[in-house]
Amino acid sequence: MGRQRYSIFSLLRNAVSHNENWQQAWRSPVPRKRYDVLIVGGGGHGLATAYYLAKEHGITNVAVLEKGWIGGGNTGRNTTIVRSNYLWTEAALLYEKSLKLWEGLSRDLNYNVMFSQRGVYNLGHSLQDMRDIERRVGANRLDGIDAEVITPEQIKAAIPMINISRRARYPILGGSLQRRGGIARHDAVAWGFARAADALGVDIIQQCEVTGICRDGGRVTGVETTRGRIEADRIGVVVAGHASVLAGMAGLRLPLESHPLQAYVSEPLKPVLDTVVMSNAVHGYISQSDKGELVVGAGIDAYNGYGQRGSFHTIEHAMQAIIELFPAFSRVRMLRQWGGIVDVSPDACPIIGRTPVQGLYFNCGWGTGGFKATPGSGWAFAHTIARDEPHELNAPFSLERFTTGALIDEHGAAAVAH
Ligand code: FAD
Ligand code: PYC
Repeated sequence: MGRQRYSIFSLLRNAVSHNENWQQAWRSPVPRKRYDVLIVGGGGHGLATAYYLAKEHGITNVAVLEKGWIGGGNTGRNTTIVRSNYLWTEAALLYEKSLKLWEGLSRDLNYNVMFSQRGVYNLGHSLQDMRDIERRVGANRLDGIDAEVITPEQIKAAIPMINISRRARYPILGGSLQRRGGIARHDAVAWGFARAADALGVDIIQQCEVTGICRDGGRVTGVETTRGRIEADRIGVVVAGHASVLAGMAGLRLPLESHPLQAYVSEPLKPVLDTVVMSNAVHGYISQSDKGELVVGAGIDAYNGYGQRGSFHTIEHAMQAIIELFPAFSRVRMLRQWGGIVDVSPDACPIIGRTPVQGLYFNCGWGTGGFKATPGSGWAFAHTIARDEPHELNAPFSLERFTTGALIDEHGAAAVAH
């Protein structure tokens, strides 16, 4: 797309030609019998991993195996909030690496991922919230990450529609602001990484479900799929909410729980909200998409499951919170609701690294917050697979931390309580 020259005439011609002149953004190859590296999962993280394997490490004999269509998992279901304001240095530096990659991503991929740095507000509704916010802002600044503590009046000045009344059920006592945070266009992220990876020689194979992981003793040898057996000595698994299922195929057990997480969008409105507002305490977060829809997210559903839907009371709760923050939105009609399955780890941090099976790597446990990490996660995972050792940015996020006890508790910054 970006490589084609556009004129008003070519736009018109393409508009009336029923796509017949459009170039394919990536190929649909028949899977080969063998690859150097297999990536299981064609979400943003898997596609980014394949892209950085090819771009940064020159490993191009790679296939991404996706059971459905690329970006059809959480990548296409999330509320696209991007920020790096995590509490502990280990996590903050990983998310900050990702944010820096976001800042150059459209240019790097030659594809507009519509990354919009419109700022992210995290609201505080109690004295304890405000103490936590102040602590986290201080920690972020020590790590060189932009963060500010702000007053209710500053919030009101920036977001005139917000309700800062002290008589609200959850009054706004202040908040934090990360100005470099924002949102991006989720499917463009999947498509941009897919197109760029394909251009470097990566095979993207959709409708190809991995049904088994083959081992020869302690090392991995390939996968069984709905399109036959494919061999490889190195396999990276990046399947978000289904990580435990894939781990089970290799005889491993991961410290993860899978939960539904819901979101919904309104009818399109004229521009009314030019930033992102999140409230951890009331379990609601909101932004406005470039199409005009209000994009609203909820807390996780408490039960475990793989059904990509959720329960009504969770939506109702989030809606009450949003309407209290923005009373004018009570008149807006909601259009669609959906759910995705998130993989929650005990310390609300990801697992990125080797497993006890030689050549088998897992990248999972991003829970409710992995979209923002898409480029950084792919970058670090590619390094780990290419070198068979973690980069210093993801070394603290190994599976071993659950036996050594070196946990990194990010429940406070995870934004959605779990
Ligand atoms: P996915 O995009 O889910 O990709 C995994 C892929 O693996 C899927 O396409 C799936 O089909 C495939 N797969 C599964 N099993 C197999 C198999 N056996 N064989 C082959 N393929 C398989 N994060 C943020 O940072 N900000 C947010 O605002 C945010 N909001 C969210 C809101 C909701 C409602 C949800 C559900 C999540 C949200 N998240 C958010 C989290 C974020 O979406 C995820 O952490 C992130 O997108 C995970 O990316 P991924 O590429 O690992 O997973
Ligand atoms: O991690 O910022 C986040 C987030 C917002 C909504 C869901 N996750």
